[in-house]
Amino acid sequence: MSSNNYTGEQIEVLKGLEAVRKRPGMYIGNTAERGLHQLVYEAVDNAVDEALAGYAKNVSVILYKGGACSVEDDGRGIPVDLHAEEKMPSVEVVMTILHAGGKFGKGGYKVAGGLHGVGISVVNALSEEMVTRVKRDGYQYEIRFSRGLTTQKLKRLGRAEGQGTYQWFKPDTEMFETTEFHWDVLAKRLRELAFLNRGLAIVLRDERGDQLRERTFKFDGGIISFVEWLNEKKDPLHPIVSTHNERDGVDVEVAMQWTDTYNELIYSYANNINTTEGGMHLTGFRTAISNAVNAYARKRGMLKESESNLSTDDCMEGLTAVVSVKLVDPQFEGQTKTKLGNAKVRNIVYGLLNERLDFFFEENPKFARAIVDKCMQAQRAREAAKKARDLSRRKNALDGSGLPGKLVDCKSTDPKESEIFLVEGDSAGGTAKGGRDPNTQAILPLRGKIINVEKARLDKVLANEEIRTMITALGTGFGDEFDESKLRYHKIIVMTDADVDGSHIRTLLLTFFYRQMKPLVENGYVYIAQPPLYGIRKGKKQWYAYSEIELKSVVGEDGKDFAIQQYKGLGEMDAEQLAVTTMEVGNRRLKRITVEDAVEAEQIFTDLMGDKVESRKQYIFEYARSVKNLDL
Ligand code: 0RA
Repeated sequence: MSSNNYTGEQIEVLKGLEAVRKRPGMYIGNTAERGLHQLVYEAVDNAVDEALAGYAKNVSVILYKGGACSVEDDGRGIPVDLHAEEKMPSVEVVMTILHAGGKFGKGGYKVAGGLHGVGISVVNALSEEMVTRVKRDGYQYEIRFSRGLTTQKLKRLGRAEGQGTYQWFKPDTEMFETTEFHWDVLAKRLRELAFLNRGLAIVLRDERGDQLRERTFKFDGGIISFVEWLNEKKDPLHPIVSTHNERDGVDVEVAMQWTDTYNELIYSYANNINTTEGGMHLTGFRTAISNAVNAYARKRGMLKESESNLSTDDCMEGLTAVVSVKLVDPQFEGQTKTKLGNAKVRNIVYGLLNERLDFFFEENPKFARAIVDKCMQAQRAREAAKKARDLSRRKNALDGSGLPGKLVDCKSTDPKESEIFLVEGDSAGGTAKGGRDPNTQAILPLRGKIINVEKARLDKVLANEEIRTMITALGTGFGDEFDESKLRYHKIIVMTDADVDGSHIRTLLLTFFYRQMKPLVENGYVYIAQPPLYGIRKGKKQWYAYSEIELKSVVGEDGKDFAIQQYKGLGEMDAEQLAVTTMEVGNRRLKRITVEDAVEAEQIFTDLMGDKVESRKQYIFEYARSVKNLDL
């Protein structure tokens, strides 16, 4: 197309796509790693929609050398007929006009929430190059684009069997901070989608390295397989309970299983979107469980008339569950648009699950009794924890300031400008003390391994001195009584060595924060310090490298004349080095912890500390391997 004869439609296209390129964050969240992966999810969501509509059975995602990605499905293929209104092929409309996807009214459950469902044209606008191939009616068609503009009109390539859509795109390096896709990130989401869409086969293939990597995710058990997988390393109290039903246009699937652990692990979804902020489906789910458990406990006399009901939290202890609803007009609310707002969904989930649980308890008295026992133990532990907390509070009130002796506090009393470094070991604590800015930076050295939070109940966790010290220093309290307004430092910075012990302590701390002081994680107060991996010297010049890539960029491939020191622990730096590289505002790098990071830490934590020795071995084996890779 030459630039001096735009038609009216083309100007519209330009306006729409310009908006996307001007403010990409509005469409895909950000232009960092998260936004980059969002492009793949967008294309995959389209393919999964085609599967939900009952046409596609296979989806394949391929990562190519050079930064491109393709998503292919075996659905009906995007229509190639002339679009009457826009006067171009329908496929070109879908690819170039913002929000065009919905115009076709494919029927079924359209995924359209949060950052998803913005339309494949957004992917096109943010790609240097994009190629769309469609197989339909015995032919293959192709159309090409660059940065959202058509560079090759739709053409028929020749006869072809079968049907489907192939989307190849190369994210625009001008738009993204990074254009490197991560296997683990994609694998996690594709696995999740395969769990949520029973029977759908999703292949992930990585052709970038010397060795081909490929995995197929396909689960004939759907979310039942999901719960099985989540509980793989735990000891369940009963076989998985599940239900799948439709009522009033809402499709509801639940799979659940109590284990002998002490934490709830509940994933909820609406139209395949992980509703991390919960919503009506989760409320209905929780009420159904609480009511069914209490009703059974009363009926069988396990709860006496004089005793109070089990709280919903008591009933959730050790429960792993997946709640997935699909509906035509989901309303997504909340800060991150991941809270389901449709009120009718609450009663629908409540009704279906309550019925199912009543039936399960009646049919399986042995399992029902084990579950109620478990919930009653949780209730007793909660009461014991409350007593312990009251005791410890009284004790603190007696010893003056109440601040722990090991804390090297900062001068400022303004939490907004105050930071606390949680430092592994007394000796690194000393170095950090020497390198800090005493006005705004406090140091708390943590000794030894923190208590095993997975196995211990709240009352025992409190008995651990390291945990108590930290809680007192932070000022917020914990659990039900957590009070964010009392937080004494708005940056909590975990500073540990780059070795296995350091990684354990970091995992423990993140897991503790996530479980007992969740708003700290949710509201972004928790950070990980990033000490350098290498110190490099040449003559009088000194550099620091925080990754292998940075090291190479300083010393080149051979690295003659450079003296390279690999830091294995914080202790290998003196106070000034630690300050300059890791602590000083302006020079340092901090990684802010997200809820996703914390959830991952929790999973690793369960692997590490759970009862199953096998998974601990597996973790250490994998960790050792990744450390070895670092050394290469
Ligand atoms: C609109 C209508 C029809 C299919 C699709 C869109 C469709 C879109 C995508 C995006 C990725 N894969 C897709 N597969 C199908 C159906 C038209 C008909 O009746 O054949």
